[in-house]
Amino acid sequence: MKVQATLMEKMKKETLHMTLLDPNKQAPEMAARITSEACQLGTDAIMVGGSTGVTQENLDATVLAIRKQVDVPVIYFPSGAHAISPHADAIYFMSMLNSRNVEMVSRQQMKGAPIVRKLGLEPISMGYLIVAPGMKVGEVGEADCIPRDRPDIAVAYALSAQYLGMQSVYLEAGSGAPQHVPEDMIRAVRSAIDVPLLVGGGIRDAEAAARVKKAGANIVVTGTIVENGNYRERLGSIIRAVKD
Ligand code: 1GP
Repeated sequence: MKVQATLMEKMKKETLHMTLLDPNKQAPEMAARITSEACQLGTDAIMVGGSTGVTQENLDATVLAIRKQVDVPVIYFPSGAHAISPHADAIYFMSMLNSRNVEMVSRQQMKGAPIVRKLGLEPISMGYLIVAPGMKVGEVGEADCIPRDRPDIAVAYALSAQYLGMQSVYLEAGSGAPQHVPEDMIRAVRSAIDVPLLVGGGIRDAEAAARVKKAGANIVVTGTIVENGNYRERLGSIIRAVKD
């Protein structure tokens, strides 16, 4: 079964957790070690990507090392068309809908699409929405960040993603954000759309993961916490909170 179909089946029964790894932040062997631990703890898929510093070389090496270690889907989470790995199981084919820069909305996608076809990668389309503070990805992506007190704007963007035919919506506060996406915004978006909702950025403990799940996220994404040595217990408690 294809990756999105498999995830959709699983999402009928439970909320999913995905672990995001930036290929620019650790050696491939370390990425493989982290993902194997994350899988033992119950993560459902691995996302690979970062806002800056992703090259074809570090991307391929990281994806290959991870795939040798784990059976869960490895999904590329791209920052542009400059690097696309043939070794991933799928690619989030995303448009940053609230970017001011057409490169992020449709031009990188135009450059990447023929490569995705040639490689035979499964594209999973996604409306990528940056919520304040947006952090590095908001800056690099020149996003008009959705204000935290404007769930109506998030709903309008999310609906537009669905009406454009996208298969998923991602509410992103930015990696390392001091606060995750507000719960009332998650709730409002969840109740407005039918496609899966991913939420990430600033989710650092089990309580935060539980709040995000309860508000309606179908997929809870964490990245930064695995970048610091002693993450096992914390990641375990986050995954348990998502699965509870
Ligand atoms: C980035 O939302 C993810 O796309 C992960 O954020 O690094 O804060 O967990 P964190």
